[in-house]
Amino acid sequence: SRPNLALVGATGAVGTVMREIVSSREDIWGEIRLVASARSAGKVLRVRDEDVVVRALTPEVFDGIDIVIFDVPDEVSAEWVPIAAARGPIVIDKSGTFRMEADVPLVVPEVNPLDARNRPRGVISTPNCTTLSMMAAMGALHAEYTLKELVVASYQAVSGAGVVGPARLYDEVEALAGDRSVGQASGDVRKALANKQLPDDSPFPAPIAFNVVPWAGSYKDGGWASEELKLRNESRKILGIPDLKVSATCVRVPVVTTHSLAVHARFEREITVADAHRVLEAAPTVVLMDDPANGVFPTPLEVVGNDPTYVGRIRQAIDFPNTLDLFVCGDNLRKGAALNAAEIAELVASEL
Ligand code: 11C
Repeated sequence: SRPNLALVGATGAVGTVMREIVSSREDIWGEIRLVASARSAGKVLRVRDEDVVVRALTPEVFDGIDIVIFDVPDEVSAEWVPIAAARGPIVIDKSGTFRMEADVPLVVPEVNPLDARNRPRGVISTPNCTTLSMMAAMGALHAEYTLKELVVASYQAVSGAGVVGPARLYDEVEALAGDRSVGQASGDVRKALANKQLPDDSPFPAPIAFNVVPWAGSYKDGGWASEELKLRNESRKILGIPDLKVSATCVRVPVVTTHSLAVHARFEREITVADAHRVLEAAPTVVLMDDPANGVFPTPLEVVGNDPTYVGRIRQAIDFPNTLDLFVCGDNLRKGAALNAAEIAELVASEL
């Protein structure tokens, strides 16, 4: 019989994309149960062209379910993932709570599918959307050329912060629209937003319209942002390179959806642009868009809504041996979140 799937966090930014993804991929599921906080229980949402009533998060809601995907805040996962796993289903968790635990695999199906089989707690984690935006491409290059070092700068879309992110960007853009004087004097955007009575409770620590903000996540020792450390730790675990050298700077930009990364990658062996093209062209979930002489490179506005990882601007670093510089774009709600979780669910379902 077909496995039953539950989606916890069905009403969030990722939950919305998740419903769309499970509705458009090959339908392998029996029941698809939608679960959310008590506040959203009773809502009716569409999945697979059917109306489904959202159920409240309770231990009993997992009865009869084979696989659960959680997309909820870290603290909700910390409490509820063990409860769900104890009732039988395999849990795929999108939060940061379990990713680095030794007995929880962290899986990107095209990079480390076998890791998904070793899940003593019945829990599989799916990575941070920033890490995921480059994993398909870096995994393919690593498989042939052995990655040694990564230096990354991110250009992260506002939807990485949840539905409040795009809401804030649209509100700021609307408040500033038509004012052709803003962005020309220190602090003038902040003042203009205050004059328009825009509430102060932005998910971002500075105006995001007309700006770039060098911060994503929470504060960590040494001045690191949590996103930067996640990129390091998660890349090491997924690629299976415990001593991979990684340094990242994570930056929020006024893009709605699709994270971009500028990646400086050193390999064990010499690698040419042609080598990288050959590897990435053969990678099934990567699209090469690399013809800068003709203006061909990926941008978030083209990539948004698509499943693959897009790669362009591949150059051999002039002053660094065995090193490539490249630019990657990935939809942070699709491959970065819902799609990767759905792919893990399909992988697990294929062994049930
Ligand atoms: C962002 N990548 O763009 C984050 C959101 O660990 O899953 C996801 C945080 C995480 O803000």
